[in-house]
Amino acid sequence: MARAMRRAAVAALFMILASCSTASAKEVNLTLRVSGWHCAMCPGKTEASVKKVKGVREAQADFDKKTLAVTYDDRKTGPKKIEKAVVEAGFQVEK
Ligand SMILES: [Cu+2]
Repeated sequence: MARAMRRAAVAALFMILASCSTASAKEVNLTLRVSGWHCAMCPGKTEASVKKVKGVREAQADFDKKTLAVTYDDRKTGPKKIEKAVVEAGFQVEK
């Protein structure tokens, strides 16, 4: 009984590890420094524009730090497309 439970626990652990490694293989976190935000609406506009990019999972703007943290699937998109979306929203990406 105890052995079966331990085997089940080990199997569950392996499943968690396997799912984590596949997630990190395709999900990339990118933090961009954005300039041109002049009011509280600007970060939201930037987030909305970037979230429309196919492959972007999450976009989180920080008005105080002037950053945009993006999580994306690197098989579907990349930094160039994400930066383009920031520019299309009317802002600039600082290099
Ligand atoms: Cu604004």
